[in-house]
Amino acid sequence: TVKRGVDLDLSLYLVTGRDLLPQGKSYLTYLEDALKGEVSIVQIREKNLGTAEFLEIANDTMSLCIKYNIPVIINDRIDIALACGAAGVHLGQSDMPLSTARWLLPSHAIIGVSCTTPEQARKAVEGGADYVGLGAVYATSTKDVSAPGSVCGIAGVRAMLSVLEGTGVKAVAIGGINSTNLLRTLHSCASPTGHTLHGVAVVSDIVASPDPCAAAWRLGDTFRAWAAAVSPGPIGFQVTTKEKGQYTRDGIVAAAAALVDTVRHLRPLVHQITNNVVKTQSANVTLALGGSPIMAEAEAEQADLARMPGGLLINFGTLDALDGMLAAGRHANQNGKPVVFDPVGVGATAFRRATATELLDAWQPTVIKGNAAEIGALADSNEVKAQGVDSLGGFKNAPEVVRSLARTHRCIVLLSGPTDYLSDGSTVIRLSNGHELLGQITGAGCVLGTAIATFCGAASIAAIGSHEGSLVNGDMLLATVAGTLALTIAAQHAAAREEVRGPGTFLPALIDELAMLTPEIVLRTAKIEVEME
Ligand code: 3NM
Ligand code: MG
Repeated sequence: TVKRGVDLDLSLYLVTGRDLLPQGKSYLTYLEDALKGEVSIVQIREKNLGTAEFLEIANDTMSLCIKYNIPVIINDRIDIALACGAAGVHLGQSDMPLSTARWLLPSHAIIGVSCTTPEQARKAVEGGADYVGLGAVYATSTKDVSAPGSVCGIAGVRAMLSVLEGTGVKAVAIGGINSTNLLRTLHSCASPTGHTLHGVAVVSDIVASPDPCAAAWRLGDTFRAWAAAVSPGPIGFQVTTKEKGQYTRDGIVAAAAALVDTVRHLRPLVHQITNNVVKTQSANVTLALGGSPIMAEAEAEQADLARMPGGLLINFGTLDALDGMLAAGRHANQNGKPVVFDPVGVGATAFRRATATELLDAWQPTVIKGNAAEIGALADSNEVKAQGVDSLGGFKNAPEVVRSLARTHRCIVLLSGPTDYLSDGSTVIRLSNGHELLGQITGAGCVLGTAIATFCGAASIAAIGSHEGSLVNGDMLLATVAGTLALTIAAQHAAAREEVRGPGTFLPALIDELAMLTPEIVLRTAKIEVEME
């Protein structure tokens, strides 16, 4: 008897808020425009109205929504829902208890509950809610979310989706969702096994828009494109190589090697916001690989830069461009550009951990790379100790750590070390190229991030058969492999050079070897093992 709500289309859930209407605009005109823009369900949310006036608005809303065959939900007020014959009610945590509402309402009534924590989601499931509103996912000015814990962020939505998985209770995210962050929100909000949102709830992006019909269309279009493009893999990226069944050891090496030439042909712009210690060396590595570096950090230039195709690296080793980092990743997500995140020393201080969370709430990375201490900190593991920004020792089960972190963060994860492990959440690839001299120069890990951003940039430009609803196009797993191979293989060849006597002579030799790298060298030298799930 969980039939109720099965056909409920929550994909574009409009919450009305008359306070937000542009000056002098009529509520019903606006509502009808939004209905023409094909919102799929409407909630009437009025916080400051007397009962009579609320009922009048509810009746008017019902008449209009019946015309468009769209269900109406009443926020909080069970009496109003009963009086106007609405499809159901939406309950906040301090509203009528779910069980009481269920008892008061007819059996077919839809009941939704606002949740901010996994515990609240669990209770809503147990109480028989039909759907839940998860949020606030982002800060918003539409509702007071200033109390600590009111904004659950991406991680909070993920945790609640894990609770909901398999229960049949549907979920929408709410809070600060708009046409610029919708695709990223849909991609990012999923449980580790890929349980995703059924829709998004929006107030201001529609209601405060000069053209609510167009605003709703924009959101609906993005939702439909995303729903059509979601890949079957656990992290939801389009993975072309895998679709062609090429994830064999030889297939990967051949395709990765070919990308060395792709980079040189396409000269991708590689935009880097990186730390003060490694800027020059990162720009030189980009040039040597055939990319075009730009080290631009100011917040005001990020929108312009993101319109140029290529790759983005965000490395927070020295944290003085936070606003630039926040904006750069957001704009990259909006423009389908791959984002490589290098959370240098993330386990070292509480400030870095908080900053990583803030950045990952603001944008979706394509690749997260880190050493054992950094990956351990992101995975909440105590197995690996950090010393400054370097890590000591490794994991007992590195393949499982990267696979699981990839699933949690919905991106490719690379764990660098003597052996590098990377995963898209299902396949794990083990790379054993490199040289110990890499551990004796500063920023070896940082320039690995640069190399990956360079290859991801080229692969995304080269992507054919692109999906509109994909956050990034192109095979990013392959690009990550290629970037890692390029740097570690060049390091091996540099270390073998006669003139290299130690770290001082190694660095320029490494740049030379990167500049001389060819697909043939990669084919000949690559040490790869592929482990399919
Ligand atoms: N509920 P906008 S956030 C009504 O967190 C509401 O439960 C929230 O408005 C929650 O789309 C919110 O303009 C306001 O940000 C959403
Ligand atoms: Mg309420």
